[in-house]
Amino acid sequence: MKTAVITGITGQDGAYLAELLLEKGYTVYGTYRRTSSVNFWRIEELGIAKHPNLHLVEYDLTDLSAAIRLLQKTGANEVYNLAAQSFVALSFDQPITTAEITGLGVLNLLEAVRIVNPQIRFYQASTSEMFGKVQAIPQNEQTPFYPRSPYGAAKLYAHWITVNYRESYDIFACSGILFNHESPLRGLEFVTRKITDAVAKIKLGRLDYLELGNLDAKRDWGYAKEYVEGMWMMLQASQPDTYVLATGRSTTVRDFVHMAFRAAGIELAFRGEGLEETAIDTLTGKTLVRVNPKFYRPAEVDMLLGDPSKAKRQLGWEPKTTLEELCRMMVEADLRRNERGYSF
Ligand code: NDP
Ligand code: GDR
Repeated sequence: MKTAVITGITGQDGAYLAELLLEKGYTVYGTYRRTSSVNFWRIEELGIAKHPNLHLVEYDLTDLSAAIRLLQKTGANEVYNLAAQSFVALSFDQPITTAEITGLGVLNLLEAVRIVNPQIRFYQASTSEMFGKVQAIPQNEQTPFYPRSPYGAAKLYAHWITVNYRESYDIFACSGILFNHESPLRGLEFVTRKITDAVAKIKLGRLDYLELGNLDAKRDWGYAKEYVEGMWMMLQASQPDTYVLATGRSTTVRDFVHMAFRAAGIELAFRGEGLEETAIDTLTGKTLVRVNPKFYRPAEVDMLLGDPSKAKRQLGWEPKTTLEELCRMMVEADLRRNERGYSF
C-alpha cells in the first residue's frame, strides 16, 4: 500500500485528508510543529488520532535538513504540502515569517523531493488568493494572477516554483488552486467559523454581539471534505497539472451572516452603511452584528468566483454540498460544542 506525508495535519485540510487516505488504506505520516501545547483537536474529533496507520512526526517547513530526513525516514510515495501560515490578515503583520513558511518552505520540500526521490508525487496547496484583484470573472487556470497580500504573494512564489520543478526536473508536482473551503473544523480566526461560533454563543446567551470587518467581500465557499478528495485525485491522474477547485457560486460575508443566524432560528435586518452598518434581531430589536475597522485589511480581495470545469472534465471532481447545507452543519457543530462548554 501507499505511504503519504501530509504536512500540516493539525490544520483543517490536513485532518480531513488524513481521514480520507487512512480510509483508502494508506500509511500516513502527518507532520506537526513543536509548540508548548500542540493541539490535535481536529484529528481527535475525527476519531483518527490513535489510528494504527497514522504516525505523527515533528517537522517545520522552514528547515531543509528536516525536509530531507522526513522523506528519507518515511519512504513516502506521495507528499501533500498543506502546511502554511495561512491567515491572510496575519500576513500583513508578519510578512517575512509568512514568506519564509508559505513561500520558501515549499522550495525546501521540493528540493528534498529532488534529492531523496524524484519519483515522489507532490501536491502544493495553492490558493485563489493568488488572483487577488481579479483580472477576469470567473477565475480559471488561465486567469492572470494579482496577489493582494503578503500571503498571496508568498503562495504565488510557491505555485510557480512547483510548476518550475515539474517542468525542469520532471517531478510529478501538482498545484491545486483551491478557493475558500470551510467546515466545522475550520480555524476560529477565519470569517465563516468566527460567524458560526458567535451565532452559537449568541443563541446560548453567552455573547452579546459579533464584530466583523468588510461585509461586502465575496467568496466562493465550498466544503473542505470534498476539496481534499480533489487533492488526492490530482495525484492519481496520469499527468501532473494545475487545477482550480471551486463551487462556481460567490456570496458576500453579509449573506453568510444572514444564513448562519437563520440556521439558528434568528432573522436579521441590516441597516446603515460602512462602519455604521449593524444588524438587529427582527424579533427583539437587539443589535447582534457590528462593524469594527480593526478587522479591515490594508488591501482587500473584493470578490472571488472560481470556474472548476477543468477539474470536472479531467478528474471527475465536483462539489456537492451547498453553502446553506455547509453553513447549517457548521452552526450545528458549534451549538453542540458550546453547549458542552468549549470550542476550539
Ligand atoms: P490551517 O491554517 O488550518 O492549517 C495550516 C497548517 O500548517 C497547520 O497544521 C499549521 O500548524 C501548519 N504550519 C504552519 N506553519 C508551519 C511551519 N512553519 N512548519 C510546519 N507546519 C506549519 O490551513 P487549512 O487546513 O485551511 O489549509 C491548508 C493549506 O491550504 C494551507 O497551505 C492554506 O494556505 C491552503 N489553502 C487553504 C484554503 C482554505 O480555504 N482552507 C484555500 C486555498 C488554499 P499549527 O497547527 O502548528 O499552526
Ligand atoms: P480569506 O479568508 O482571507 O479569504 O483566506 P477569511 O475567512 O479570513 O476572510 C474572508 C473574507 O471575509 C472578510 N472579513 C473577515 N475575515 C476575518 N477573518 N475576520 C473578520 O472579522 C472579517 N470580516 C470580514 C475578509 O476581509 C475577507 O474578505 C482564506 C484562507 O483559508 C487562506 O489560507 C486561503 O488561501 C483563502 O481562504 C482561499
